[in-house]
Amino acid sequence: MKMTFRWYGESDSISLDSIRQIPGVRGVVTALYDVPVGGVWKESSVAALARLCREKGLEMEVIESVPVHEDIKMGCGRRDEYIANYAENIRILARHGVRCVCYNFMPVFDWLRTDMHRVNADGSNSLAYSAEDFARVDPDNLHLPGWDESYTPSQLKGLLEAYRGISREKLFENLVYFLERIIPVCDETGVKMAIHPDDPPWNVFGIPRTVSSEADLDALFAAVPSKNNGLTLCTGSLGAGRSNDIVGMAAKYAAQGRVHFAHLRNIKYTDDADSFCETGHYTPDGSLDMAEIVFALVRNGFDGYVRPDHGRNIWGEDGKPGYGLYDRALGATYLNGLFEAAEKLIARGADKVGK
Ligand code: DNO
Repeated sequence: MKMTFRWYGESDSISLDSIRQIPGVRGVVTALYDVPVGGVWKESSVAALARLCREKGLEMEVIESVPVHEDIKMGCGRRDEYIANYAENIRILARHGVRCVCYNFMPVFDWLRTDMHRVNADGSNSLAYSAEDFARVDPDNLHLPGWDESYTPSQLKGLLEAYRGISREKLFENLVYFLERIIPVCDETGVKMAIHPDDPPWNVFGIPRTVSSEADLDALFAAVPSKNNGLTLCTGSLGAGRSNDIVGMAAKYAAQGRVHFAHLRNIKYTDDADSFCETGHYTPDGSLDMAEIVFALVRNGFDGYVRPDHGRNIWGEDGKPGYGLYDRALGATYLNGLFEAAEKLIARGADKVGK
């Protein structure tokens, strides 16, 4: 596995100098943030970004994300033009050492939380989702933490209305249509597509979602069989769905060679409904068994990229929600320990380690 760290480019308050000092981190996961969704990335900017990382001894092999235009998800408008641009981006990125692209196919909202700064018992704060608070959100006058700057309420209303006419099956069909045109370019260039699961993994505001469960992923891989059609195993996203068996999914999809990227983080279920809060990575702090997840990956030959996912704000840091330095660095160190132990034990033939 290769440990990486998400970096939001030169405007990130966390520097590459800080990232390179985290033990075991070999590369950054980044993107160009000033290209309108659907556009072609400027090759000289990609080259400059890769150079910047390399100068600090860090690889830039993973891009998160090349965003998918809503026309592609809805299967309307200028989708073929946007798909052609997407394919061009894959070619450009491949020329600059990128090996894996993380993307999602969630309509409108990439992720949803009801609280960006939930104060925890230890004084840290983290992202959280309360089913009760969410039920009170008025879809016709949406104000959602983290999203108010991206859309005006009337833009959101229009998008939601457009999606209400699209079934889950149609959304899936549109995803397959997209991949059938992009994966051949990946096969040609050696880039792996790693879809990010729905976060949270259920339908919101009556709009469809299509990557929420094992059955969804099985259908996706059956529809587009190339191994370059793979997954970002985001444990916190899939894990919010309590019927998802994350350890089983880690084992199964790693064995299939479909896990190209893993976002490893823990969450804690906070009620009997769907509520959860994000915790530190350590297994006893949350509801997911991080050690079993790592053991399952290693036992099944996982050799993709890993990054610690959302951290809390700790030690007085006021970082971008989920993306401060300290707790993610602790997460990377903890995960490195789990991987090192799992790899050594399994290499010695410890047959009880990993599913
Ligand atoms: C949230 C992230 C997601 C992810 C996208 C990938 O913190 O995991 O925003 O980057 O879903 O397209």
